[in-house]
Amino acid sequence: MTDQAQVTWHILGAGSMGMLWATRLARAGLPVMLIMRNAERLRTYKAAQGLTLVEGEHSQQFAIQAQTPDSDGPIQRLLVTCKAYDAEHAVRQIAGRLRPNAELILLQNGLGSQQAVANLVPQARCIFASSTEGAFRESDWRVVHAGHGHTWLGDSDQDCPPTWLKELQQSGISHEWSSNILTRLWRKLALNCAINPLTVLYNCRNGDLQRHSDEVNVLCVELSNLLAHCGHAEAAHDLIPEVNRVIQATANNYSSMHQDVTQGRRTEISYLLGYVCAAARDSQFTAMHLQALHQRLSEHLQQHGLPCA
Ligand code: NAD
Ligand code: KPL
Repeated sequence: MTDQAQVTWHILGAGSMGMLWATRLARAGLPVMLIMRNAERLRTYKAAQGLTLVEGEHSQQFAIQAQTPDSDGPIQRLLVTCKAYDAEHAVRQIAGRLRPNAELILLQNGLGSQQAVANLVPQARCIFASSTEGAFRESDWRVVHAGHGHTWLGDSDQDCPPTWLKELQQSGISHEWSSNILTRLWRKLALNCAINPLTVLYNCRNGDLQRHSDEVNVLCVELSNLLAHCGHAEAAHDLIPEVNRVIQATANNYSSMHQDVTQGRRTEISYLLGYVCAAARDSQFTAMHLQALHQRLSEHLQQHGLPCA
């Protein structure tokens, strides 16, 4: 591995985001290797002969190489695109293959999973990402790029941007290096906590929360106070107007948590509201409304046969 440009993008988690990144990197001619969950997934992938990216009317298939976690070969660069609750276990499976100076890019929503992965691989550089891209799986091995967004990447330990950012540029992946990625992640976390659980409990689109603005605003005030208490005041700046702006801007959409629940999928609650409530408990901050919301959401998920963690 002498030429930086030839480093393979190993992608762990061939779901919506993994496929979205893999296909765009491959389209730019960059080496990509998908890491499938197990031999059965690898077999069905090989039968499909590649990943298909759908953008508007246009679709294109890419015959990207794939393997399983127990395959041979060192990993220098790893994009982790599992759900937050799977990330630590998935990285543990390939940890022995990471080169000593490997770089991991963690694309999980919420907070908590990134720290768990970083603790697992202290020899590697962990870059955290926060993305507003929208993608969903139309079927196995076929991803729809539904919303063109932006991805912020950053490293809370070293502020030096990696040289491979130019490969994202080359691949048309809209991005920027952020010197305050934790602030970004906390702010996104606060937005998601103020919006997503209520859309599940009221079974409504984001815009319908305008009818529950008192409840939204009370949560925003408590979130702002908690973030300030935890040393993240900047992430809470003008949270009420920002949350209301997002509710209006995405009025017609169902939140990602609402989509998970209606499709019977496990949510990332532990890395969103669960993380915020744990942060409050750990810092002896009374977060009455957030705790009550967490309780209501957990009960709701249980009633729908979904895990509440
Ligand atoms: P997804 O469920 O579509 O994909 C996750 C993939 O990881 C699945 O294919 C699963 O089989 C795979 N996986 C799980 N454990 C594995 C293991 N041990 N080894 C290999 N593969 C494994 O999820 P997604 O929608 O792509 O979301 C990934 C993350 O990105 C989430 O944290 C989500 O909140 C965040 N995100 C998603 C979007 C979006 O539009 N989809 C947008 C922004 C952020
Ligand atoms: O990020 C979101 C989500 O649905 O997860 C928005 C639309 C901002 C709502 O919190």
